[in-house]
Amino acid sequence: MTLDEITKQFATAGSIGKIQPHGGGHINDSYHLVNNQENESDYLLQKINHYVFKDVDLLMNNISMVTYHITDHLKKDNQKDLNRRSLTIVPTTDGALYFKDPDGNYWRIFNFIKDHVVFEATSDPELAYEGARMFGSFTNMLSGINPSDLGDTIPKFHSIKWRFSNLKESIAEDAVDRVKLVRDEIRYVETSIGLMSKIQELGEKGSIPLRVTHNDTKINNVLFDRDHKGLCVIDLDTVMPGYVHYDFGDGIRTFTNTGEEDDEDLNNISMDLDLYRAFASGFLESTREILNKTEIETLVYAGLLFPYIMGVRFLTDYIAGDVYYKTKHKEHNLVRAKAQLKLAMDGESKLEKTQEIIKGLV
Ligand code: GN1
Ligand code: MG
Repeated sequence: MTLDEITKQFATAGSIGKIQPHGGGHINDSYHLVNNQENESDYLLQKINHYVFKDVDLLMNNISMVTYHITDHLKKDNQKDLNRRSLTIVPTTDGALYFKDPDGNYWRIFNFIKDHVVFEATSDPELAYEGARMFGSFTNMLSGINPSDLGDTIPKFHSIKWRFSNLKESIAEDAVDRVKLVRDEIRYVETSIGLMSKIQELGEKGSIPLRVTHNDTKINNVLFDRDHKGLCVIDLDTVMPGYVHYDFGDGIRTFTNTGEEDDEDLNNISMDLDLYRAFASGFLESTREILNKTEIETLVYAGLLFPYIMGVRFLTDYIAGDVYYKTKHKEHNLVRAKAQLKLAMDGESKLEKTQEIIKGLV
């Protein structure tokens, strides 16, 4: 089916004209549907990556519950401009949350958030504060949902023990003969696994509660308006039960990195402490009231865990022959892995300083 035919399966208003590829996610394919009718809004069409998200029905039910809850919350809060402040699923003409085409591909449509800006990185503490405040407020708004009402869209997604055992398996298999190229990276991962398992162990002991978390709080998953005020948190595929550390951690990973996620020059990579303070301050601003003492005291470990877990995942995919992430070139996963592990190491060396920053904020 053509994109045009797929679009026609949905209950969009107005008349759809141009269909343009949109955004740079590593997982789904997205298209901007431009509305020819001026008073009607544009849309976002997405092909859901079914290799990554095995249970699309569960996934879309999660998103439906979450977007409904957020819109409701914003309405009660008398917020204006709701169509730019939350995602809304556009159902199919049959009223379903998604469409499965004859080739077995899954599609969905959301409202398009107009006049937004998005950042891949920032050196501006105010922007980091604002983005963090948005992610924190996302989790805060969802604290009214019982986490067990949501399913796991990717089981064990942020289980570092599981990710570590996947890495071990890929090493044992060495499918494309790359293990010999990554001995140093493997050594670092093995040395730090104890420290990095801390949060999972707190969860297993019941010292930190499950919440509804976003689980992909990268800087480019928050949309800003032209004045750089937060508009909307996007990419809800991994919204599921998790620990608050997951959202704090992935934010620290992407907002405070002075380099790129896939920076080839490791000298560019470090955890910037001013950005750290700004991010932590925005995040705590909107979550302080819901977090318990243990959560706050152990947040700092999340800033290490996330560069580390992403390093482990990119490394695993490199060793396995690039089967999970979209890559731009042959060594892309290796470059990403090195960059993320460098950031984890830098975070380890700044553990005391970052703990001080968090303490100073509470
Ligand atoms: C993937 O598709 P995207 O870019 O939003 C990944 C995240 C990683 C991220 C690394 C479902 O997210 O977990 O943090 O790449 N999503 C999934 O940039 O694996
Ligand atoms: Mg994502």
